[in-house]
Amino acid sequence: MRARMALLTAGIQCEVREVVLKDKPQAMLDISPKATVPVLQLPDGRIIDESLDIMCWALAENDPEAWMSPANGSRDGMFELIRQNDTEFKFHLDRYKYPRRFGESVDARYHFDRACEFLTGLDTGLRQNGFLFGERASLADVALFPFVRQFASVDPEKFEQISCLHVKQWLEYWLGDRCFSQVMKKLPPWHVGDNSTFLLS
Ligand SMILES: N[C@@H](CCC(=O)N[C@@H](CS)C(=O)NCC(=O)O)C(=O)O
Repeated sequence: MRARMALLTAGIQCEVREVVLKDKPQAMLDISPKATVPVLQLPDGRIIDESLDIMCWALAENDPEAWMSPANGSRDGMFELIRQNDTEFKFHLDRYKYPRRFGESVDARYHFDRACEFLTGLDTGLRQNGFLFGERASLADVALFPFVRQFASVDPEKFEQISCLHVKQWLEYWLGDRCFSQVMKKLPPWHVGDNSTFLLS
């Protein structure tokens, strides 16, 4: 979703092929054997198969909302926060969401608490300005909120009870974002020979 949001905001037209993870198309595996989504294939054949790299590529092409230039803090600061999200927060999110997948001894409660510590850190920053790096959205906001959304939706009542008011307001803002609503529109899975579906309609 974060890759699609960056492409959409940058105004980059591309064909979108929805993938069912349990039934990955051969065409995807041929260009990206690591077999994770998203995968972006450029017209010159280059492949970008990390969501953050797709965001950075798209915003280097066109960045109308200045997501790469945070109002406060630095670009390095954004990348460091994204790194923490993609490693630490994601680690605890996965174990909170799917404890059985990670073995008998995984304690979902423990991972919920560790994830909440990360959110408490975000809450402190959000209290000042409303967004993670100032009073307007940046790459960091768009890169992080889909993970916080996932965390909230594991158990919405439990999420409601945590004390991170500013994180909740920030998440509400993003859930109501026009660009997010557009990329969330459900698409049928892609099969060879299907008519093309485009990101910008
Ligand atoms: N760091 C990668 C993570 C990609 C990733 O793990 N994507 C998941 C879906 S959100 C996936 O494709 N998993 C492969 C699978 O479940 O088979 C990125 O952000 O692009």
